[in-house]
Amino acid sequence: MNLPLKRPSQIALIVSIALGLSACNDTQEPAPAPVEKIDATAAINFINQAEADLADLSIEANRAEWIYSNFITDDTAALSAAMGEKVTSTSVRYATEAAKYANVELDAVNARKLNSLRSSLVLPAPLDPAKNAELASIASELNGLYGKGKYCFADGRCLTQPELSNLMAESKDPAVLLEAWQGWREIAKPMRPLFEREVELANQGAQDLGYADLSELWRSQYDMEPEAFSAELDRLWAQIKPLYDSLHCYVRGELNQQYGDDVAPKTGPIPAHLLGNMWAQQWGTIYNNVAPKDADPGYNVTELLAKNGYDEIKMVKQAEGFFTSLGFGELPESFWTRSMFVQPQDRDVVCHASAWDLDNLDDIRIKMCIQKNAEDFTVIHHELGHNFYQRAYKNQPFIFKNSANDGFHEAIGDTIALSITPKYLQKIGLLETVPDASKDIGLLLKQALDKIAFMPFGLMIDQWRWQVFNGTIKPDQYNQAWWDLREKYQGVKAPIERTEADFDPGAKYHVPGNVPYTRYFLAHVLQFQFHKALCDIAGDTGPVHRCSIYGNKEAGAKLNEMLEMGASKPWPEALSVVTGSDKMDAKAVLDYFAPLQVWLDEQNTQANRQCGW
Ligand code: X8Z
Ligand code: ZN
Repeated sequence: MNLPLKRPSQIALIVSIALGLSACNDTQEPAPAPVEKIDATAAINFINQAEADLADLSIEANRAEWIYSNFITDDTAALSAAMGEKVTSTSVRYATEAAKYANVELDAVNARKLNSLRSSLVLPAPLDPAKNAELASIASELNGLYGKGKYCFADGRCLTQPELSNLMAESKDPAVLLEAWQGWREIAKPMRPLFEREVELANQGAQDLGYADLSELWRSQYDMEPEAFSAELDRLWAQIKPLYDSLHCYVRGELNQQYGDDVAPKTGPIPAHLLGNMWAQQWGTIYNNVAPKDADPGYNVTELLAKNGYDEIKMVKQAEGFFTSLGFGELPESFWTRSMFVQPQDRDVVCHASAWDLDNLDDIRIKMCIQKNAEDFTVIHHELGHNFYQRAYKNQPFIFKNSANDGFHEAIGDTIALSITPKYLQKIGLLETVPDASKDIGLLLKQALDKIAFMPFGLMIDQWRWQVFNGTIKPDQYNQAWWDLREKYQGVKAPIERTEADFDPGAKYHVPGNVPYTRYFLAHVLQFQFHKALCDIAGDTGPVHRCSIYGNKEAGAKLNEMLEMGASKPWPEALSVVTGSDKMDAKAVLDYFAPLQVWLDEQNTQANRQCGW
């Protein structure tokens, strides 16, 4: 229930299959079959039963969840909570039973399925039915609080999340930015006690399943030991940090020039309301404020979309066209009739973009409050990446209807969006002339403001959550610890004083939505590895930031080969299919941005900037 993909394949389950065979302990003739064999049969029966049961349940759950987030009322919240209760209790029962077969020798496929049944829960409840019901109701309420959130200005205008985000992207007035920033965070205050209780209950659930806490369970979903996974993240971040530091230094210097010392100081962390995004997570919208005058790429996708009469549907059609150009089949008719593309005016909905697979086969949809701008054009590609992945693995058994790891799911649409280059925009008739190489720095800077700026944010959210889950961060330190990590990783700070009466993590969708976030950090590394490998397959020999795989069927076929595998193999094997390597590696990121790194360092040196915070 907690995937942004909203397909509860992570619902582990169980049927109480009696372990009757283990009662055969008589020493009389005939000799009993080897114990492993008997256990293996029981285990496989159990797995098959669980898989069938979960598959059925997932469809019912998807429908309830779809309706709730398309029409937030007390009634749909109650139905969603009731469904959540059923799904969780079933999943927890299956996960518990799966643990009993942990030492049975199984073939690779069944061993993988069994492990998935054990470790795929995102919000496990304690076995006690009352606690399970309480957890389901809290989860549902938190989602609703976020979805219904609005901030009303003194003049009576009440803005929803996407509207406030637009304002953060467009306004250059620090007072307006500050009010929107602060206003949106009011919606999160009532979430704090609910979140605290949610953590308590889910930790108990994780412990009942044999994990130390929920942090260990979340980090157990990557085909390696949890500690090894944490170390992988540190390794990847260490690769990227020097580039991030250069970007941070450059942007802080430019903002200082624009806003002056009082609003945007030359040193220390950057105030979080000035970066063009509600959470300071992607900074591409302030490109115009910080771009070098002599390397302006000379076009702006938001303007091109407007000039060419793109409405929400046409934006989605165009994105679909990229995938079909690679050889993927068109989206089904039901996608167009059942998706939500535009924010309805008559009811509360969850606007945060998501992609759905309602029937685990063909009923794929997106749900978005599309804004007609460059940012959402990219998000549409992101969402369709989920849908095309879902369709590619639809012939896998239910437990493997998922990505190789969750970072893969988040990376596919972004990989395609890296191919939205000037050459591509010209091909589809949006841009008249492709700017020459002298404009590359501008293009790379725009891309870095989104992608490199995102990396520490993508990392810090779960660094915070994992410490909350394992008790290092106590409830009375939630907000302070949040801002400590924001500063440590991102070098940003709250623009006004915050206290423990605030609950700023709750103002970010994935916290009340209980969606793990490390997946986006991984995706930001993986997408550059995929892009480079697919460009090689497409035979593009130019700079990788100018490469577009649009129309290349060979690259499409290779991508599809990986997508079709779903979660059937450990992720390093899936990674090898496209990239030839079984390691995540941020070198592809650094290679892509290499010219920008040189340029940023020159700029920072010339302006005599003191980098770091
Ligand atoms: O949540 C999303 C997608 C849905 S899976 C729109 N993203 C993260 C975010 O918005 O915070 C994509 C990038 C990071
Ligand atoms: Zn996504």
